[in-house]
Amino acid sequence: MSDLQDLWKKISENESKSLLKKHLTKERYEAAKDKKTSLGGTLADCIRSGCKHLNSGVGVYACDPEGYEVFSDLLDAVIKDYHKVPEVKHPKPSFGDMDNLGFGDLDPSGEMIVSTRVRVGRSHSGFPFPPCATKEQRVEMEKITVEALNTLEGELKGKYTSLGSMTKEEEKQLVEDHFLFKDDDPMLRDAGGYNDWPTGRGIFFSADKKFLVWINEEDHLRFISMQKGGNLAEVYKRLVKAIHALEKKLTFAKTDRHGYLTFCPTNLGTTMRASVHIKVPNLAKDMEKFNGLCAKLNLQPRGIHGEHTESVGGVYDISNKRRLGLSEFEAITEMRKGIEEIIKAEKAAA
Ligand code: ADP
Ligand code: CIR
Repeated sequence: MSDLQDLWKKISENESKSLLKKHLTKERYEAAKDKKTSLGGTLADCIRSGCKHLNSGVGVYACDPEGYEVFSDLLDAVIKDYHKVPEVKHPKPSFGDMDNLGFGDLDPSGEMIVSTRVRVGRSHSGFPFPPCATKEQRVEMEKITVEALNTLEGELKGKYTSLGSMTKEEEKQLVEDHFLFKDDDPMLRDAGGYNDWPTGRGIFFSADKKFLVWINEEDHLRFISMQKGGNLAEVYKRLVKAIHALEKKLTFAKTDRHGYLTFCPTNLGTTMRASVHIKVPNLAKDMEKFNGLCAKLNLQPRGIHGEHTESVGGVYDISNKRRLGLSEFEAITEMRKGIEEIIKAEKAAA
């Protein structure tokens, strides 16, 4: 039996709450099973993680940028469901008026928000995603990215360190401090995310460590702006400045339908995840209610060390859930309004 047949057997014969299980019907499977992208990407590459991990929430990744079209029957259904949009369509980038954003610090008292982080993902045009990328392509992507990063100026100016050149202690400390990624997500591993690890991977830091770039983690590129406290405006403005500077130097994969392309369909469009680490011990006493409130506000709660991790001491990572079908300014506004509601609800529950 082929790899794909085994995967199909597993997902079709077992229970799973994933979007993959929900949307990979027999008809869709039959129609897609023999298709291939020009870079060699297959249906197996898109569904391997979700079939092996029946506890996935989504379970689908795109093999390469073209996979979004070749396997659009399945991927469009997943995208519409996750981002809550009637069709796969994305507006042009729009970041808002930087001198008049209409928000600043979400927690001036400093009592609830520990830190704020906004990130976007970007993919190099013409390169495959992790399951189809070769070692040489990872090295090439690292090289062109570092050349572009070395042109940054002012508060964005910084230094690149490859993962392979770090000591284990340095790496561990950076992970603990929420700066660096690691290779311990079994879902991402089975999607091919850690192939050739640590080749081509690394992190770029500005001098004050408030602007960072991850190279070849889940996405080819992640631009991250973060700082202590709740000043969302400062964090957002810094990130927008970096996006504008880097898009002058690099060409990113995008389509009119999907916006910017990312490995995971949950990240498409704006690719933006704006989060706070926030203390909500009272809301956390009733997790069903807390999860319900987050869902109503289109927010996603995560644990303190990222997706698929636990909270520590009532501190949660809360971020916008939707990224496609709305502008960057709309996504950050949805997050900002949601966090304001969470703060009110936490105070009311005290
Ligand atoms: P992403 O998909 O945005 O990269 P992850 O859930 O994998 O997110 O988290 C990546 C890292 O970023 C983790 O170490 C996580 O703790 C950290 N992180 C996320 N949001 C914040 C925040 N608001 N403040 C500090 N660290 C954060
Ligand atoms: C899942 O389905 O739960 C995982 N594959 C993660 C989905 C979204 N997260 C991500 O891309 N990091």
